[in-house]
Amino acid sequence: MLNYIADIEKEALDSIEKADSRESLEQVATRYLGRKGVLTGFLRNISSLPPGERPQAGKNANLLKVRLEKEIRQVESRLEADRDGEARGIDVTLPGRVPARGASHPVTQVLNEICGIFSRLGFDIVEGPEVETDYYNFEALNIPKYHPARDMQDTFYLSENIVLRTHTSGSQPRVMEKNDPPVRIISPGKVFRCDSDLTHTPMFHQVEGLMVDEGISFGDLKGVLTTFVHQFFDSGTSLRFRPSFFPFTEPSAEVDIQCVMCRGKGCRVCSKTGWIEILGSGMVHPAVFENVGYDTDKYTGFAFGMGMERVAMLKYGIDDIRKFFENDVRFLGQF
Ligand code: 2NL
Repeated sequence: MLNYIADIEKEALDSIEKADSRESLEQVATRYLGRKGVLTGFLRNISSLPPGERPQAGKNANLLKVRLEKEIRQVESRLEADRDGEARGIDVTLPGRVPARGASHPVTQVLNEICGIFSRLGFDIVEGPEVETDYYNFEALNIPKYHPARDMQDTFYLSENIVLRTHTSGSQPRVMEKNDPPVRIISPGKVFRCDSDLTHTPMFHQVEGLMVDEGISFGDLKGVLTTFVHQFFDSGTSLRFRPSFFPFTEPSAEVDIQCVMCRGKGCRVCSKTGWIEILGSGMVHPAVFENVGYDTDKYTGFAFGMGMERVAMLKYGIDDIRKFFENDVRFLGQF
């Protein structure tokens, strides 16, 4: 007898689920719960069962009745809601709106990648203030008073001795003042210059690196920067170290890589030279070490600086630096 009730339950729930209109739901309700319905009939005739089976059978049939009533009410309100929606012109079968997925800005992605590469080479990441004193931005780095970088045309001055930093170098003398060598750090961040055209924005991002210890040579500089270029671009990329000048390094070198667009054949991007400049570097000038109290007979070091937008443009083939800052999701969504 209990099997019989279980069979009714299965069959009834199945039909309720399949009901796709008020009419078909009504029919199901009548078939099981109506005056002449299956369940109603069973309960009415319970006295024809053997006395021992009656209590359990009665209980199960009543529980089932309550359950079916509840299921029917639920389907009924769902059908109602669907009909309301249709009446208001809502197509309930349409898929939902998928929210737009966010992602890291390409400069952030490049920053994370650069930090990852140098971290694996044993460099610590340090950050410093964007509003910097004249001392840390210029003086500590051996940039003399008459240097063009100090001109109002090139630097945003907040007051006579306070500037928006023009490079992230200032973070590094701070670290050296507090820590003896060995020092291996990179300092990424925003920098500011009074400049705005196709290839310059008044704010851009830079990563600087510094390694100081006993016996650090230009060979270490070449090794570290070659490893970086091979990991960031392609392990087959050639590098070229060109003599240059920075007040804070001596000797200094500009680093070029084989053009990523034409693979060195010569194109518009590399002005037909086959080479592209990606960073500046050199052996730290002894005057910088003296400013932070390092023994210049004992320690040597190398340093470098590169623009993040520039390497991002080369890596992804972007032709205008301003695209990074327009916040157009059609551009940003590609990375
Ligand atoms: C460039 C060139 C450079 C450095 C930055 C540096 C920092 C300290 C001492 C010595 Cl604490 N040098 N930084 C060195 C050479 C080049 O940047 O073209 N940046 C975009």
